[in-house]
Amino acid sequence: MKTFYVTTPLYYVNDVPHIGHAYTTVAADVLARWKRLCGEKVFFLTGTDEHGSKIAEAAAKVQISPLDYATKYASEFKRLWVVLGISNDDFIRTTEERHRKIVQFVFSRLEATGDIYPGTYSGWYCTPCESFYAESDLKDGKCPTCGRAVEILNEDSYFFRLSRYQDKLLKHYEENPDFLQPNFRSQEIINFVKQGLKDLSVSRTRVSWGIPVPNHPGHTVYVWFDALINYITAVGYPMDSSPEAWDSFREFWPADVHFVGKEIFRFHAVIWPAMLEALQINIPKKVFAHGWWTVEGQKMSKSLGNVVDPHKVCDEYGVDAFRYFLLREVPFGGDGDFSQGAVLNRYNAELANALGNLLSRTLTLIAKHFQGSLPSSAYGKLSLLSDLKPLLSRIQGSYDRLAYHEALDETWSLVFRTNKYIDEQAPWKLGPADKEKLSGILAECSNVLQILAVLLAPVMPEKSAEMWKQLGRTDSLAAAARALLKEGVFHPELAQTIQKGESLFPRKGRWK
Ligand code: ME8
Repeated sequence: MKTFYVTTPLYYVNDVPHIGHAYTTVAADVLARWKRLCGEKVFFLTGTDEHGSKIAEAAAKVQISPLDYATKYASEFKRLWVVLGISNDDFIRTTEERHRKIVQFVFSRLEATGDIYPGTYSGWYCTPCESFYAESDLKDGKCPTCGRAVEILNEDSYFFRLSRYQDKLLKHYEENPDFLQPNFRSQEIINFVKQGLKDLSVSRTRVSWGIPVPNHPGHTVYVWFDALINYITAVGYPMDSSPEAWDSFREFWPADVHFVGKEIFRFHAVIWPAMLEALQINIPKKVFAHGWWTVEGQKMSKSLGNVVDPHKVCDEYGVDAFRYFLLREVPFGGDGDFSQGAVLNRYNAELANALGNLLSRTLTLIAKHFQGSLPSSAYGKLSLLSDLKPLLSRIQGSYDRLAYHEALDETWSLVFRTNKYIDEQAPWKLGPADKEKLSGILAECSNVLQILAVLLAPVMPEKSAEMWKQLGRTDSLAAAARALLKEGVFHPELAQTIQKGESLFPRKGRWK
């Protein structure tokens, strides 16, 4: 069975999650669900990044231990993922013992191979980004990534020999043009590496909240070096040479895709593959850096008080509408703006008026004229979807390129086309003498709606299950999806009795 390993970043636990965190996790979830529907064995990992000065400082402010603080916020992430229907197979916390062991093992191993060596660090550090900068990197004396104040650090440190991997990385980028995506972001990484890589400080003496460096008391592991390793911890990176352990690790490693935001692309595109080269294990197949959301045109920030709470959006519009909006609004990879107007417009135009209305018109007519059950002969000569195979292959291609908005565009072209078909056929004008024609029209619509339920399952799992049920299907959607996506065939269940229920997307007014 083909396997597929997808990850999100491990989020910092200094605060509650917001729509930016929800975005990456929903994108990964949709891909995981799509791959499962295609019959692949998926491992979907998310989790929390809990060490370092950022968390230690946040915990100190409220006078609780960093671990208690981390536990509290990790549970906020877990709670949100349940609400958002996230189907992760694992949730890793960097404070777990399974992770500590691997980080210490990796550190010692790289020290033994000479890839980690002792020295003295002198330079600038940004705590919110947990990042080191040379004087020349700073912008107006501030952090080049977040614009906040940086502090000077002079301390004994262990260094990872990143410079040793410069040529290997450049060769890897060249030979694997799909490794760094989207393409318009990869050139920046290549230029950065071409300018020359400096060795990276990977231990801290002034931060006690971290994984202790083995055999060097007083040093803790740099939080990024620690956190990146999670991706191999979770799939059982072996600490011995047993062939069974390596087989089991290799079932999912190398990862198929790491999803990250654009601000942490470099860590995943440069440092992480260099660490893996040093460990002599394969580099992930793809790192995809998506863009950033602003809110009503402004950068989202606590000080501006405009941080959007995903729970609130879900309360207002429902979980699936939120998931849909995130992936439909912005071409994946680019930046986007989250505004109440944009959510409301898409909700009413695409969900309530287009999809919801198509379902409700179809079910109403089936109930009214056929007591809820179309004769199976009605499905005999379906013609509306003569181009089903090319449509499916375009959707498949969109998912392969992680172009979610295109997959949804294709899907909605079917919704719009079917609504137009009903308008043109005007089944409400047909009388009792036209029952055969009427049943044929409704069978076309019911067939399309069943296919739509399958195609929408990754993005809108709850609504798709609801559609499936209302259309009268009692069998497994997953099984029908496999037949559809693998073989391109779809069998409408014949003579099923519909279960018309609540409106799928009741129209909304402006939210308060
Ligand atoms: O960087 N728009 O964690 P983090 C879109 N712990 N996505 C956003 C966003 C926005 N406005 N804000 C945040 C870290 N994100 C490290 C990662 S990985 C080994 C360690 C998303 O809590 C986006 O995915 O700051 C971004 O990369 C991530 O949250 C940063 O989360």
